[in-house]
Amino acid sequence: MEQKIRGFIPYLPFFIPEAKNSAELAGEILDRAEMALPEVKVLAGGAGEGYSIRSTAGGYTVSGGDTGVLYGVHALLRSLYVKEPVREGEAVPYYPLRMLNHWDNMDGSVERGYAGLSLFFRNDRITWNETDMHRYGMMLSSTGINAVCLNNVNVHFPADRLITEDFLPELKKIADILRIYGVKLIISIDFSMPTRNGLDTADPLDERVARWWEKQTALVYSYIPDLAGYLVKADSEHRAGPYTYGRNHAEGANMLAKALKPFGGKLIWRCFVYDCGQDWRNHEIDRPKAAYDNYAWLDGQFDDNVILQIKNGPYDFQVREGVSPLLFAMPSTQKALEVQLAQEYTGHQIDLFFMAPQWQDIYDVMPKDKVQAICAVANVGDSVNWAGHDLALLNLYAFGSLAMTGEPRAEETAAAGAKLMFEDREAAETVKDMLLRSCRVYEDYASPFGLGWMVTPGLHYGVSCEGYEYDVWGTYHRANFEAVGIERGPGGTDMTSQYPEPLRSLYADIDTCPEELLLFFHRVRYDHVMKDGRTLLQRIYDNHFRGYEGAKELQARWLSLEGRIAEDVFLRIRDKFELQVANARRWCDTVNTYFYRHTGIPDEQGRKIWD
Ligand code: GCW
Repeated sequence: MEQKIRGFIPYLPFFIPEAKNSAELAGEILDRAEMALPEVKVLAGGAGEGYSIRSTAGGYTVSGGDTGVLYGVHALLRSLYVKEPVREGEAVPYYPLRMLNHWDNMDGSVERGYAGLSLFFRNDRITWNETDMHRYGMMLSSTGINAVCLNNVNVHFPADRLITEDFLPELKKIADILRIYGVKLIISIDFSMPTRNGLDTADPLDERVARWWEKQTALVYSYIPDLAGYLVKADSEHRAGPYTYGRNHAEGANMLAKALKPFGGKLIWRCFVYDCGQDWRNHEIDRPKAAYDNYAWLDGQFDDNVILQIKNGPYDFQVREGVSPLLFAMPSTQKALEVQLAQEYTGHQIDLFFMAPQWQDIYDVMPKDKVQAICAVANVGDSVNWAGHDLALLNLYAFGSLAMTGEPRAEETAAAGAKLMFEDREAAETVKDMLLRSCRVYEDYASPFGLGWMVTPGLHYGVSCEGYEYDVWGTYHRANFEAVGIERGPGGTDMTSQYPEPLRSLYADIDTCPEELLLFFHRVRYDHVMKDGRTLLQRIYDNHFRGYEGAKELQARWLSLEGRIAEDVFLRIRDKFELQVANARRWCDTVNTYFYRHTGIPDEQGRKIWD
């Protein structure tokens, strides 16, 4: 088997530690680090995740809780490795729960996975490579992630049996490994599970159902006493849930939360609930309103160990959307922000898309204290570079940094990540710039002004202007010869009224709505004059041509690094850019010809479509 890349922990070889807990591991890392080190003392004690780094006469002291010192040692080694001043002082992780959700199926496939097969499952069994599992734990701890769900939220047989004796002994072994790295397991469960285990219902208010979950949960905790909790996708995309039994989501979530409570477990409940079979004739239903409509009124009704997990966008992880209004609501409910590292709508880890600038946009609108936890859909698998694209691994690194600090820090993580991966300073500088530009470039060719959804249905890579207009999973922009988009202001679906002021008024008015979100919130005529005097149509043309040029520039910058970086990495990413540039051209031509043929208005600059 090919040795995987070291990624953002270049200072450590692959190894199976002798350490039995995080504090010991912190010491072992110092022993094994492949770099010259000053004297470093580790003072660990207690369960905390905070740490402090102080310089001493001959070196440094890292002190803190058991997991805290592990984070501290990584932070110290990172600075020393890239030869930058060590940040002294105290650090406490901002979000107590910093989760990754794998969408891995037990047959080994990964839903929306673009990085090979699962690291945990094969042929309906739990199967893993010990060295890789340790390395994965090491990566997670180095970037501060402390909870991982290994199985898909779409729980397919036999993953529904992960909470039974069939799989718990094996799952326990993974939990035992990841615990050393300060990482706890979460399990995705299927709400209807009792109906396949002797009961004729999964109604959350039926006592027998509650007893069944209590018993099963006690069994789970007898194997994994520190399980972080359960993750649930209910009443979503054809999965069963409380609505199946005429109950609301607080009733469903609380029943499970009560089973977890005695063990200190959390019930993480996803709010991705919407009508996935919306009739194209129906203009009343508006998908981005769904999460808020389903949940906001339930504020105050959830038990205190329930966390509602809310996608950053009210649609579904598009390149750009308004921030989910549900994130601003429900002040008496614990909430987790869910972002997606897996590049489902952002280029499948073929096209370069560094996410921290996107998160910056979210956090600029949604202050960090609106949510109490954070989660990302994982982007790794068994590929040689973990993430399918060597640079996509830095999205994992950047997510960890966001979860630890509560701040996206796009520039800082791009710079630090690039330096960790590329020793050559010029190469690192170039990669940093490429990362920071990449998401804007992709947005230019793939998603005009927040419109989204012009992707190939099902696959979600590559352009299809009307794919979702005519699909049974319809998501509509309703473009015609004079206008495009759904009106979400008061004159339309009134989704904007789900936001608090001042956002409500800002978004509701076409004149104050930020332009990058114009087609997310409004139906706009093609001749609408934008702030710079160009028409919407001309801006659509211009952005797409600019996106294509941007992709070519990214490619050229990458090619300029030949000889400066390891050849295998260079070649892998070179191949990706060939695909990306072709993809960008296709997007540019297809979207531009689509709008040209709808309007009959040519590009002012007479550029050629389909060259
Ligand atoms: O975006 C959609 C994806 C599904 C996914 C779902 C979800 C896991 O296309 O593949 O299912 O979101 O988040 O539940």
